[in-house]
Amino acid sequence: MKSLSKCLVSAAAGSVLLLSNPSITFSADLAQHITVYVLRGEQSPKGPDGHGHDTIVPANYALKVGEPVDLTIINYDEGPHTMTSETMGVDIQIAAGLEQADGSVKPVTTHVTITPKQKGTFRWHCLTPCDKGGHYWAMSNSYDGMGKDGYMAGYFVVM
Ligand SMILES: [Cu+2]
Repeated sequence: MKSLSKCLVSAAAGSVLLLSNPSITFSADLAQHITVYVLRGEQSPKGPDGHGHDTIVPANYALKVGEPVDLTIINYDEGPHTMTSETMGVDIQIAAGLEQADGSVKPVTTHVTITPKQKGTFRWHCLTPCDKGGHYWAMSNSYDGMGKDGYMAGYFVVM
């Protein structure tokens, strides 16, 4: 009889769980969950111009074709943003944070689930006129569309 005292369970999502006690149960939830942060200019790394700019962190995402991914997007900025990829068919609307009387912002969370339908590398960018405090630098046109990579643009890499 095969011993169950040590059972190596390899999940399709790439996580590995070592069970030393067969009575331990585990979640078979293979869905990918990613927390995304929208930062105001003064919270963000400085750009080459020496100023902070509105930034969506992370900018790049490794996803699996056909597998849903849950995004929890926490917006610390008082403005709305989008993560829009025309080539991937994604248009995520990010709710604005709530500006307080003292100028601080109460973060607002947006939940969205997307399921990549085809493999490839798809650029996303923000369609909202944002980064006003940074003179819209994070939004300005770059080589293949609106938005600066690493600030208000990035990539979905679907494998
Ligand atoms: Cu934006």
